[in-house]
Formats: sequence, structure tokens, C-alpha cells
Amino acid sequence: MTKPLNIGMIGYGFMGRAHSNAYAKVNHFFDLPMRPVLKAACGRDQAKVRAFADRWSYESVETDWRKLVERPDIDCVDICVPNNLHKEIALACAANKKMVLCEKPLAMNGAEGREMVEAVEKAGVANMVWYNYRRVPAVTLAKQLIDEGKLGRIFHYRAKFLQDWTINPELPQGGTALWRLDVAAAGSGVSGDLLAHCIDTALWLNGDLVSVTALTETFVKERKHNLTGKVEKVGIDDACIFFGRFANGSLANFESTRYARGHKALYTFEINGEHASIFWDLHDLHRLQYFDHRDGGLTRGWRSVHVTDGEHPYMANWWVPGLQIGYEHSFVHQVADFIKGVASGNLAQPTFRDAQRTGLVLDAVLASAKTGQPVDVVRD
Ligand code: SOE
Repeated sequence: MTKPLNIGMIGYGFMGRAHSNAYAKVNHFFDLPMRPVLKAACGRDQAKVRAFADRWSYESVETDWRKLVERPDIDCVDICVPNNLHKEIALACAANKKMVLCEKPLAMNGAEGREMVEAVEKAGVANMVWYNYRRVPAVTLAKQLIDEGKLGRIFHYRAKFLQDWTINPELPQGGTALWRLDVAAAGSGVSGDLLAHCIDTALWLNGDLVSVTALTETFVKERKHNLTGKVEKVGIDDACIFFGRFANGSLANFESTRYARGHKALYTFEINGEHASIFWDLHDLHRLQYFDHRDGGLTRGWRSVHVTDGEHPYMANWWVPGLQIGYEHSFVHQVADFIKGVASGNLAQPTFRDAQRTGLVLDAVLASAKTGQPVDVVRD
């Protein structure tokens, strides 16, 4: 029997939509012991949250997240609001024994993240952070190939996440759509928003980062603030570059920016090993580029694997071989894995504890950017 899993969604922006879509679709494609029920949507603006709830068929609305978290008919709370609210809501979820799914990055910094990990673990509630790119089938396949030892010893891990949407100096900071530019709401700039994805994938594929040396830049120093109407200092990093060392001895080379004209969401990573290399590109997300030096000499070269076959990760649940899926499916996969984890007692990753490792790398990156000196990553 499929049991209901009553979802309380806090926030109704881009991520509120991506997650709601995943809850609505997941049981159409995956055999699962639970079925998400869109019980309540929560947001401060009554008219907007009502419109969101109607569009996605949520049964009810709340305008105060505390009420939602306390409701006895909610099993699982999804936190899709700016980063400065994650901790308070997650702690309230733990206190009310609710399962909790949190948007990335987990927290404003490692200290907040630590409190959140402690709270959910002490309460014994299921928890997960939405680092969705792990569940793009081509990325999951990369993990499989690395774990099978196909690459051999890893020498290099190179990742970039490039965008170009904040170049205009007239763009304000703060408020509903632009909180990512406001340090008080976001905690950091591209490091927490974009590099966090690259770091999460890297720690998963290649293990811990032990030390980093970073540079950040804020190209536009002042912007009008939507909440105060005044021109205010910009506190976020517009661009962040770091290099570092992984525990396995390989070297890290990472870059993120919102000032790479022409690039909208160019997340790429390349891993170079002793025998083979892997390259992945979000703009072509259903392909994995693979080079194996052990291939026969004359035809040796990069293979572009179309990750759409039934034996590829997650693909047997979708269409027939050769037909590709996209960005939104990574969230569907994450919900499917979360439910399987809840049912088996073996929680799907990344849990809050896993995501905290990314938070601690971000702390080290931002600390290094202040001094230009290498900083060791703290281990909790
Ligand atoms: C920023 O533009 C953003 O939407 C991030 O917040 C997401 O995490 C990333 O996946 C796409 O870009």
C-alpha cells in the first residue's frame, strides 16, 4: 500500500516550482512505498501563495511558516526560501519532529550548518539538501565509473559554473527576486549559490578537499537596495576562483561568476585520471564525455556517451532508449531516492551532514579570499 507523505512547501519561487513538479510526477514514473501529497504551501503574500497553491494543486495555504511547521497533518517540510531563513525553519522542523528538505546551500555558514545537523540528528528526522545535479543521469554515471576504478588514480578535478545575469550595474539588490545579490539574505554570492553545486558534486565524486586558496571579486560595488530604496554597498562575491588539494592527492581548480558574458548556466566539470578522463556540461546534460587511454590506438579518442539507455542510471524509469530527459528530472530522482531512503531507514544523500562538508569548504574558500593565504578545510 502506498502511504501518503504530506508535504508542506515554504516558498513559491523557482525552487518551489521545481520541487512541486517533482512531487507531482514522481509516482507516475517510480514504484515507491509513499506518495507525496501537496498538503500546504506557505508564503508571506496571501494572494501570491494562493495563486501558487491553485496552480500546483496544494490543498491549503499558510502565510506564517511557524504555523505550517506545527501542523499535525504535515509530515515533511520543504524549505525553499532565502538562505538566512534556513536555520530557523530547520530547527523548528526538528523540534516538531518533521522530516525536512532544504534548498542549497544548507546554511549561511558552517556554524549555522553545524547547529542544523545537530538538531535534525538529535530529533531523528529524515533530512536532505537539494543538490540536484548529483541525480542528472550522466553525473550519476560519472560516479559509477569512478567508483568502478575506471579512471585509476585521479590527478585533476576542474569545475566551473558561469552565468552573466548581474553584469548590469543598474540591477538592484534584495527583495523577492534579487535576494541572491543581498548578502544579508544570501550569506555570500556566487560561492554559496553556484560554487556550492560544484563542491557538492566534487566531494561526492572525488572525496574531501583538504585545503584551498581563493580569490573573490565584487565588480559592482554599490546597488540600489529593493527593501530600503537606498544605494547600498554590495556585500556578495560576484566571482570566486579557488584552487586546492583533495585528500586523494589530486588538485582542484574551481571558478564561478555571474560576469561571464554569453554563459547562462554553464556548469562543467572535468576529471583527469591515470587511465581515463570524464567531462560533463550542464548545457548538454544528457551526455558524458569519456576518454580511455586503454582503447585501441588508432580509434582512441573522446566518446560522447548519450546517457539515455535503459541500463544508465534512472533511465529505465523514463521513455525508450535514446529519448533524453532534462533538468527537472534531477529533482524527480531526488524525491524518489528520498522516499526510498525514508522507507529503508538508509537516508538518501546529501543529508544535512553531507551538505555541511560543502559548507565547511565554502567557509575555507571565503576565509582564504580575505587573506590570499591557503586555508585548511575544517572537518566536523
Ligand atoms: C542562480 O541563478 C541559480 O538559479 C542557482 O540558485 C541554482 O542553484 C542553479 O542550479 C542555477 O542557477
